[in-house]
Amino acid sequence: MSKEISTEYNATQIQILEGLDAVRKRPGMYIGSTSSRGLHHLVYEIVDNAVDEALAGFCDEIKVKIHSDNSISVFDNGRGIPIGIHPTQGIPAVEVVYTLLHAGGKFGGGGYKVSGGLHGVGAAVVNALSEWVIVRIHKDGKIHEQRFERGKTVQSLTVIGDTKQEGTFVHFKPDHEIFEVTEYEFEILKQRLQEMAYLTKGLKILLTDEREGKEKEKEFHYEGGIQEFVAHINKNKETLYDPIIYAEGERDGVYVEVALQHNTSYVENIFSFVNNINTPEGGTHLSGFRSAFTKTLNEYGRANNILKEQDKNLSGDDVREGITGIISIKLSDPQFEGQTKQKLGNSEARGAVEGVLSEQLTFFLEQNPSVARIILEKGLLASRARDAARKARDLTRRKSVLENTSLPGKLADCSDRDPTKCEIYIVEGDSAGGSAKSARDRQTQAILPLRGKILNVEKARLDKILENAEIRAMITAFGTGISDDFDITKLRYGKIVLMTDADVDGAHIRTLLLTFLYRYLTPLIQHGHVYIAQPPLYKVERNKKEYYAYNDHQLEQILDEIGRSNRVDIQRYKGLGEMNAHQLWDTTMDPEKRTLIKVDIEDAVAADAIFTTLMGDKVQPRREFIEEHAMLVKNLDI
Ligand code: 1YM
Repeated sequence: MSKEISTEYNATQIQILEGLDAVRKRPGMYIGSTSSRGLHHLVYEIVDNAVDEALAGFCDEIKVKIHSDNSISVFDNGRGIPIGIHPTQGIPAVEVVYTLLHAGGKFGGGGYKVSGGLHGVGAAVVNALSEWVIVRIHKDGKIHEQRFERGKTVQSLTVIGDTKQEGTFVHFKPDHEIFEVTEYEFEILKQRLQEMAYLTKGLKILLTDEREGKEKEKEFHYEGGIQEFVAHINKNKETLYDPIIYAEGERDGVYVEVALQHNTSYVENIFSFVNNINTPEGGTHLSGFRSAFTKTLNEYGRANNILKEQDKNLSGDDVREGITGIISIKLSDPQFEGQTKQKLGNSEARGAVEGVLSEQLTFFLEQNPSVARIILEKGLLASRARDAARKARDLTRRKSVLENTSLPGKLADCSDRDPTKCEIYIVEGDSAGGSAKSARDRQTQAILPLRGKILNVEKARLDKILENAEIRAMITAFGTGISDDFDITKLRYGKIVLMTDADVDGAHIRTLLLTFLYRYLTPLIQHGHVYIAQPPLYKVERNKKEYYAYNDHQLEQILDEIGRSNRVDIQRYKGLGEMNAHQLWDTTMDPEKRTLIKVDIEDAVAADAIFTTLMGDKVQPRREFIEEHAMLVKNLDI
């Protein structure tokens, strides 16, 4: 704890200003970034406080509104933030919450106090980064209002009227001096609020857009909670059985919920959450789930003679083939570890999930023997396919020994051996590959040309996938291996750059590549190694001078600058192959000039939905998706 803070009002005020100034100086430290992502993050911080109130059992409705000036209001029907004078700060508790960093920590008090990265300082951070904030608390028959501007109190807590309601209303406008983008996107808020509603069964969340021409309203309310979440994720997949398997319980102060259902695909799709926050890198809760699930199924299979004496035990990968699952736990003191602080470390979480799931899954399997049989039979098929895959992999290894090099023949490797300096361009087609090879910086840039379309991994099992030459070439070039063998420390390039044509085929190939990377080499994306190159769409030539435009807007700008005379020649590039080596280097590959888009999958549930829809079996949802998201399919920057 820092030094004693004086209870004298002015002194407290000074302390407060110092605190929030730090947030304004380095907003990125508190909300990650000042881009669109940071802007949306502000909403989640306020909503988190309302969801905490719901988890504590005092609130069942949250209303979020995007106002016409892109300000946001959040209302909940909970107890209202406390308004009494804080014993050591000498100001109302609500003012402490909104103006002091680490206010959250001082308000201990039971339950599963949820806090993401910010440990309860969310409201103060939102205040610091907003032009203005208005807080209205409905409590004890009165409406109490307080106002702030850029983190500073401009109106102390005042009673402004009577009310019969209870709850908290917070209205804020993000500061345009801080944020690069100040326009909210309904879809982004919708995604996260829907997720929160799934994770908090019974809670009703209403999202309203009041902006002119964009008026919309969505309500999320799931009595079934994460069971409905699993049904939602599996909506466009063919499921293997009903009902969805569900376990719920509490152990050692950890509240555990698990829901799962298998589908006909071959991928494992498990999303884990701690206090409603996604943990893409898993941790103890996920490992508890895995060990309980594998062990319980093997035990049931043996006891009921579905696994015969000659069968070996099914592996975790076998029983999880085609699974869609949600693990959601709540505990009061989550410890996050690992490089990105996204991996749960609490050891009690492992035991809690293991205990709750094994007990309830055993019971479920006994009550639903036909479902048990379906899961075990799918596991047996997976196990046989895995053996075949292992043989295929061994074959690759042996072949590479014979050729005396493990690298694919088409790879033009770079000479530097320091992975942090090296990058590999995955290029569509041999002709573009040729240009890229002459264009590149040989020391740090490797080129791997792919011929035509790669396999759609959404429709194949690992053994088939490993038979595909293009995929094998990528895996060997990357150096990481795949599946059980995957090891990120062996990655040979810091950047993997996908360079495809700026047309429909190029977009399709890029989607296939991203699907493969997302499904099978996920950590490469999680650790920020995957990029998309941005080749120009147009070349404009005038008086032997060349200009490049990467979109239609830039083309207009260039034409405005150089004049639109008939001596201007505009060429629309259809493929990378139309550029010579010099042009390709200049526009797309030169690290000094190029723009790369980092593939960064923030929302794994949304990414799964997109890949399933774009690559899966069902045609109708794909058509609807493409009609609805024409832009996204073009760019696919998830
Ligand atoms: C629209 C945002 O902030 N609701 C909200 C916040 C709090 C409470 C109720 C609350 C919590 C507690 C007791 C408690 C907060 N209180 C605090 C603190 N909605 C929104 N609703 N009574 C009311 O945790 O014990 C921080 S948030 F610290 F002041 F208690």
